[in-house]
Formats: sequence, structure tokens, C-alpha cells
Amino acid sequence: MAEQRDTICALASGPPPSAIAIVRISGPMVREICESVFEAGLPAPRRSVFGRFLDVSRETIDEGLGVFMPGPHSYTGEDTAELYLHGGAAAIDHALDTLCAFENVRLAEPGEFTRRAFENGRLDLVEAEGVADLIDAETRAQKSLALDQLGGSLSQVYDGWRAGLLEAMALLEASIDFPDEEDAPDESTGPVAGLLGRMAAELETAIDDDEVGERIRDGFRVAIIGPPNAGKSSILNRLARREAAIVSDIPGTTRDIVEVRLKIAGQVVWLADTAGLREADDAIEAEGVRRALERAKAADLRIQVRSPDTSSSFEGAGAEDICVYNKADLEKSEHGAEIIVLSAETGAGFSVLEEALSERLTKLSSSRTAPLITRRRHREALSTALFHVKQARANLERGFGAEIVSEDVRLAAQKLGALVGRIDVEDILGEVFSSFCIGK
Ligand SMILES: Nc1nc2c(ncn2[C@@H]2O[C@H](COP(=O)(O)OP(=O)(O)OP(=O)(O)O)[C@@H](O)[C@H]2O)c(=O)[nH]1
Ligand SMILES: [Mg+2]
Repeated sequence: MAEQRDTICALASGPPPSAIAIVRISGPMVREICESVFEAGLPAPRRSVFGRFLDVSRETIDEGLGVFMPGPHSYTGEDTAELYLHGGAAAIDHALDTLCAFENVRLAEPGEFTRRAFENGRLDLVEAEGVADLIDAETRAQKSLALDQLGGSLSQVYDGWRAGLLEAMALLEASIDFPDEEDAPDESTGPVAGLLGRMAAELETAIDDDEVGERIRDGFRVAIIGPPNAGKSSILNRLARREAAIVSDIPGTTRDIVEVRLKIAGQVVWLADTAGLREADDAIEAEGVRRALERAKAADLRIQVRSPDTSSSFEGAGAEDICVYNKADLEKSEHGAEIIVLSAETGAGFSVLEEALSERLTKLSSSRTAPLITRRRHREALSTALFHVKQARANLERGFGAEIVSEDVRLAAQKLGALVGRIDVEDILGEVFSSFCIGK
């Protein structure tokens, strides 16, 4: 007989003290535990019952609601129970000590409940990542992206591509099985070429997405850039509403990149202050300038700053950059409508700058429609799959045999399968679930 699986338990709600604490249990011992710990015995499935929770010596742990959810229709797919206690440390400890005293019961590892849900087919790997993202979500945009992913819309797209590749493989197999029939290869490679062409185009479109999904999940990168002393650090501080960067009248004050995390237009934004751009004499400043240029290049959006003590030309600014002319309190000057005139000293013009930032971020975040790629793991798997699809197409065009063509199609399908967690997943499971919190 197979060894009995451990039953796991954990505090599933936030750290104490809290109004209510939820202790969660999953595994084969759940029925026995409920019969013993719930004073009124095992409750009817999925009905919450109020009563006392008792330890082995029949001492009261606490009173509260208890729920029993039999597998396979539970979160983990196993028998599961939840105890709603008062959220104090003593009650929680007493409950967990009591549970762990049962045979084969132990505290859960991080993400272990969701890992069991995956292993029992309740969630695929991409949906499980959606659970983690939903717990981490701070903005509505992140939440709706995570809910989409948890609901399976991303998995459906990936599975759809995999199905197309399996179809191509079946067609190729057919041509291997009938090598003598003159017309068999043509009959099958025609549709295969079409299928692979469509697949390559779809994968390419998905990958070439300006990484909008990752930006919504991890934050958009905005860089403040311009010559020394223009007031870049002062602008960062005012937008961040705190003195995050050092401000001084000495040109070349900022060397390292100073980054603050903000929420603008419902999006997470990493706003970076950078070293003033000039031909630097000393090596440290030169390194600062190099980093500034690198960050500006990697940014999703740039704020170009000029002021009366710098050249007023916005030469080098891109069409998408926000151009601001700072220190307007010092000098009245005429500028085109596309330039935002402001003063980091008085705060004048900042509402216009914040409005412009909101508008650009809204445009960036809505430039693609769901489902969006949300993680590097997905992007890498899709890129590898695309590589193999292209390789298969090329081999087909060169007139290579179906066995050779089919090998690349198989590798592409395998990559998509592993992405969703259908095959060959052991090595990535640890990576996916280790970032979860205990009790999830
Ligand atoms: N009058 C006035 N002074 C400003 C304004 N913004 C910044 N300053 C001053 O200009 C000087 C330079 O400001 P910083 O914010 O350090 O400029 P920076 O662009 O970060 O300079 P570097 O880090 O050297 O590249 C400081 O003395 C600020 O107090 C403004 O709007 N009006
Ligand atoms: Mg500075």
C-alpha cells in the first residue's frame, strides 16, 4: 500500500493579532481531526458550524466556526477543514499544537496547499501563479490580471497553441506511416506548413507585446533625465512627496540612480532619478552618466528636464518623452504647448505633469488586450517554442523528412506543456511554489 500522505495545517490568515484567524487543514486525517476537535463532531460538508474547539485533553482551544470540505471538491482536492478562531497568538498556537499532535500531521510548507491543488489537477501551473499574483496584487490592474490568469484565460491560450502543435505532429506522423504513397507527404505537409506558419505568427505577436503584462505586474519604469542642476532630484522628491534624493546647487550631485516606488493612474511605477548628463571629468560621475543613459534606454517613459541654467533645447528627447521646463519661478519664458512649465521649488505645474504621467501610463497599460504574458518564465518558454516552430518550418521548406520536422514540433509542444504544467514539470515546481506564503 502506498504510504499515507501527510496531513498539513497552517495559519492561512495574516499574522496575529487579528479579529479572526483562519487555520486550514488538508489531507487524509481531516475527518478524524474534525471528529475530535469540533465539540459537536464532524459537521455536514461545506456547512459552517459554530461551537467549541477542543484539544486532546478536552480542554477548550477557543470557540468559533468550523467548516469541513470533503475532497475532491475542495481547494486542494483532498479533505479540507477550516477553523475560524479569535485571532490571538495563544489561540492559534494552541490550535496548531493540537493539530500537529495527530499522527502524520505537520505544519505546511510555503505554497503547499496550492501545490496539492496543482498535483490533484484542481489548478494548472499558470493558474497557480495567478493565485500567488492575486495575493501580491496591490493595484486593481494587477488584481484583474491575476484573476484572469487564475480563471484560466492564459492557460487556454497556451493550451490552444499546444493543441495546434500536436495536430501538426499527428499530420507529420501520418506521412511517416505512409512513406510509399507518392502523394502522402504533399497532402500532409501542405496543412502542416499552414499550421506552423499561423502558430509562428501568433507566438510572435504574443511575445512582441512591449511586456505590458510584466509591467502591470512588476511596475512601469519611468526615468527622469537631463543635464546637471536642471532640478531632476527636486522633481523626483516632489512627485514622491518625500526627500528621497539629495538636492544641491552643485552640478553633478546625483551619481547613483535613486529609485522610488509610486502609484500613478492605478499602476505601480518605479520612478528613477539619474545623474545629470554631461562630459564628466571624474570616473565616478562618468559611471553615473553611463548608468543614467542605460536606465533611460530601458525605461518605459522618460521625463526630460531642462531649466534656465541649462540649454533650453530638448534635443535628444524622443517623441514619447514628457518634456518639462523647470525653475519657472526664476524666469518667465515662452515654450511650445508640448512643454510642461513647472517649478519644483513652488510646485507650480506639477498637477499638469502628474496628469501627463497618468495619461501616458494609461495608454501604455492598455495598449494590448488580455491575456497578457505576466512572467519571464512564460516569455522564455514561448520564445523557445517559437524558435522550434520556425526551425520546423524551415526544415519543412528545405524538404527534410517528416521525422526531422516533427522533432522540432515536439520540442515546441513540450515547452508549452511544461509551461502550463502538463509534462516534465518537477524541476520548475519548486521555483513556482517556493515564493508562496505558508497557508496558501
Ligand atoms: N528656484 C528654483 N530652484 C530650483 C528648482 N528646482 C531645483 N532647484 C534648485 O536647483 C539646484 C539643483 O537641483 P537638483 O534637484 O539637485 O538638480 P539635479 O538636476 O538633480 O542636479 P544633478 O543631480 O547635479 O544632475 C538646487 O539648488 C535646487 O534647490 C526650481 O523649480 N526653482
Ligand atoms: Mg540630482
